[in-house]
Amino acid sequence: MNLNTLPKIELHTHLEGAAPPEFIRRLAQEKHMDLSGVFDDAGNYAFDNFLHFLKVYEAATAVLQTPEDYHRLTLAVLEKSAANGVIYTENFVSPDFCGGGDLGAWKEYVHAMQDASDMAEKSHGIVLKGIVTPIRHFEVGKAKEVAHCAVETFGDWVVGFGIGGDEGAGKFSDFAYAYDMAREAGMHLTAHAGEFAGAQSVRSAIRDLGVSRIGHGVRAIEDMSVVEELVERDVVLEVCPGSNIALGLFPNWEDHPIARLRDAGVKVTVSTDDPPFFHTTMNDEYNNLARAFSWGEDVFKEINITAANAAFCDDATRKMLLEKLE
Ligand code: ES4
Ligand code: ZN
Repeated sequence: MNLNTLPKIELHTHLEGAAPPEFIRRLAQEKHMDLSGVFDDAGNYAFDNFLHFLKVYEAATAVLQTPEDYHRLTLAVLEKSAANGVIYTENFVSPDFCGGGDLGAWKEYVHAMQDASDMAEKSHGIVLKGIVTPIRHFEVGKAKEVAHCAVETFGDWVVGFGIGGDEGAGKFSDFAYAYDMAREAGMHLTAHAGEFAGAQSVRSAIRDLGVSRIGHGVRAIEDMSVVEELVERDVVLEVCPGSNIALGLFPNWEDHPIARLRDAGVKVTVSTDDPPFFHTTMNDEYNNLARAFSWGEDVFKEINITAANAAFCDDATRKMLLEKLE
C-alpha cells in the first residue's frame, strides 16, 4: 500500500505555519532581518510549548511584509502540499498578518494569494481556498475588523471564517458578533476548539458560534456527551494528529483519540496544521496513522470523501474532487 500517491484533501493548515524554514530564512536574508530565537542549530523552528510556538510563529511571520511575499509563500507551500498528493487544501489566512487589519491592504494580499493559487492549480493540479482567521489572543475588537475583511472578500477564493490562536484567551461568546457577520454573509464556519481547552470548548463552539466544522476538537473524547453532540449535529473534525503529538497533547500515535472518535461515529478528517513546525507532512500523517491503527486505503478513502463533502468550496469543485477520489 503506497499512501504517498493517494490523492488527499486537507482542510486545516495555516498558510504562514506551512512556510518552509528555508523560505523564511531566505526572505529574512533579503530584508536583512534578524531571526535569532526562531530556529534551532539544525535550522528547524524551535519552541518549547504552545504559547512559545505562537510567539515563534509571529516572529517568523514578521518577515512576510508584502502581497508579493505572500505570493511567493503561497507557491512554496502549495508545491510541498502537491508533492504529498494533496489535490485540495484550505489554508487559514489572517488580515491581521496581511496588512494589519486594513481592508484595502487585505484585498491586495487576497489578490496575490489567489493569483499564486491559480498558478499552482495550473502547474500542480492543486486547488487552494482561504479561511479568514481572527487571532484569538489579539484584542477582541480586532475580530470584527477581521470579519469585515472576510465578508468584503468572500467569494470564489475566500470561503470560510475560523478563529485560531490561544484557546485560553477570552470566550467564544466574545466572538459571536464577528461570527454572525460572517454567517449572515453566507460564509462557512469553523473554529479551533478542544485542542488546549477541554470538551466544553467544543460544545461552546457548536452552540455559541454555530460552526459546521471544528479545528482539532479531539478533546471532545473527554466527555462522551460532547462526542454524541458532534455525531448528532454532523460536525466534522479537522484532526491534526502530528501537531497534537508534537505539542504533547497525547504521548504517541497509538494514544491519539482519532480512531476512538471515528469508531464513535464522529466524522474525522486529517490535516497537518503547521507542518514544518511540527515536523510533519500529509504523507507522514497517513503513514503514522496506518501504522498505529492498521488503517488501510479504504479508511483513508472514506476520510477523504468526508473531507470533500465538508470542504467549504463550491459544488462544481466538490464534484471534481469526489470524481478524483473514486
Ligand atoms: C494557530 Cl493563530 C495560529 N496559527 C498557527 N497555528 C495555530 N494553531 C492554533 N492557532
Ligand atoms: Zn490550527
